[in-house]
Amino acid sequence: MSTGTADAGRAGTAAGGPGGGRGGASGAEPAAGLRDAGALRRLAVATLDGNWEHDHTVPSRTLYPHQWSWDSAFSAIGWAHVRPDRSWRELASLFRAQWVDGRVPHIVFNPALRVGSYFPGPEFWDSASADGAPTAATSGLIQPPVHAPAALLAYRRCPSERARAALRRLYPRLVAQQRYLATRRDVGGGGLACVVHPWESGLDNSPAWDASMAAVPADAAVMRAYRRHDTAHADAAHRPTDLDYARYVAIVAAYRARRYRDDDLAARHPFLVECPLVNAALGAAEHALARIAPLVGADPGPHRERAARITEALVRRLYDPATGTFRPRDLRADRLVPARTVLGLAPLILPDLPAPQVSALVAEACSPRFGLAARMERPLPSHDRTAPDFEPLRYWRGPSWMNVNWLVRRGLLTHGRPDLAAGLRDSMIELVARAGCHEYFHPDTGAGLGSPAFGWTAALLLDVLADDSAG
Ligand code: 9WN
Repeated sequence: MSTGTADAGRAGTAAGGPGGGRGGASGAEPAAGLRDAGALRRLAVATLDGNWEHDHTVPSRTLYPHQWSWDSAFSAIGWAHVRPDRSWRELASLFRAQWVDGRVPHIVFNPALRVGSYFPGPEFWDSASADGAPTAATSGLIQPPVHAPAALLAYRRCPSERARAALRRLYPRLVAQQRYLATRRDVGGGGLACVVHPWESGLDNSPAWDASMAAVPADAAVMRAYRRHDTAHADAAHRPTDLDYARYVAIVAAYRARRYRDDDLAARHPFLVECPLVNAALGAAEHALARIAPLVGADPGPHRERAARITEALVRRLYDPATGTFRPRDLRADRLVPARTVLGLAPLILPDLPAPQVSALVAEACSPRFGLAARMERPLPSHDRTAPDFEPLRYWRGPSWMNVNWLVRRGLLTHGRPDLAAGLRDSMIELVARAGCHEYFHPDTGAGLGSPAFGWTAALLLDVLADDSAG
């Protein structure tokens, strides 16, 4: 959880500086004007500013013009470096849309936007029909609960009485979010939360979901009845397929038909999976709440106990000793899914992950599958590079993303690997220096993909530029 201090000079060197500095990773010079950390920082701030919308940051003005849950947490981390007031406004606006049961919706819709500005929009979700939904129109799904660590980082970056008051207001809501996930979503009964839709993992079309998605009955032709918004703004070859979308829609329809109730998920719901990233975030959130509790006059003890239980459950239920990585568990089939994706590395963010699992994950990250090294050309891809279904252009099936790399980097720092964390940091900075604040990146060439002005890329760039604690 170290936040370090800003050191523009060193960040500039890490970014490649004039002349590259990383052995000509792609052979290209950094984009003009982005050769130093100051210029990179200005680009990141301008991107965040351009995406700021009255009380939150939109991930992208074109592709995702509403508020997304884990995007807001990452944005709050970035804002803490330039406009700390916005970190707290961002988190407060998201948690105003929290449901009575404690779930924090993965999308909060901006009512000022025209119908059709995103698919599926508020009319599709129909949150108003559910008990305990907020006044604002939202989705009924969750995303990885990275908000408590984000709030702690924002507070530590800029501690003040106002920040502490904001933290105090947020704390009970963060606790309710945890309670929802740990109770209503523990469908498997083993102490982990399950996701009921691939969107809840944040890695929508990851190969991790292929086996479970194949069991969801759907026909791509269903999508003729809808108008996808994403493919009007991004190359269809870089996005999930129509068949993926048909299944996404079918799973939401099943949940919506039960008014997003969780009481009989095991009996009826078509997609039930325990995700290593969601559960690692759940555990990391308890660790963060244990640090937040004394700041707001609460008892850290229960958070520490819950954190220990989550880590134990994660190792027991999702660690695969045969491959030395974590894998999602499909609850319907009651088995670990075969794909070996970057999701499996997420438990590194848990400070109490046992040493054998830490070593195994570092080995997995350093293998040719992901390519982590103290000097590396590109950040980690989202999927195993050696797998036959690795697709370097298609969204979460290969491309590199700043947020998962940021999480892995924090895990490496937590577990005493500043050498590897530094390699990752350098590669992340260089990626954006060359391509800009894109949504995701080609894992080999570093070319920018998806939205060109993406919120969390800018926010997390600001954070890694400022935090050179890994050297
Ligand atoms: C569906 C906003 C979100 C991210 C997700 C990312 C993508 C949405 C979509 O965009 O998902 O929630 O329309 O593809 O996969 O991680 O939060 O940036």
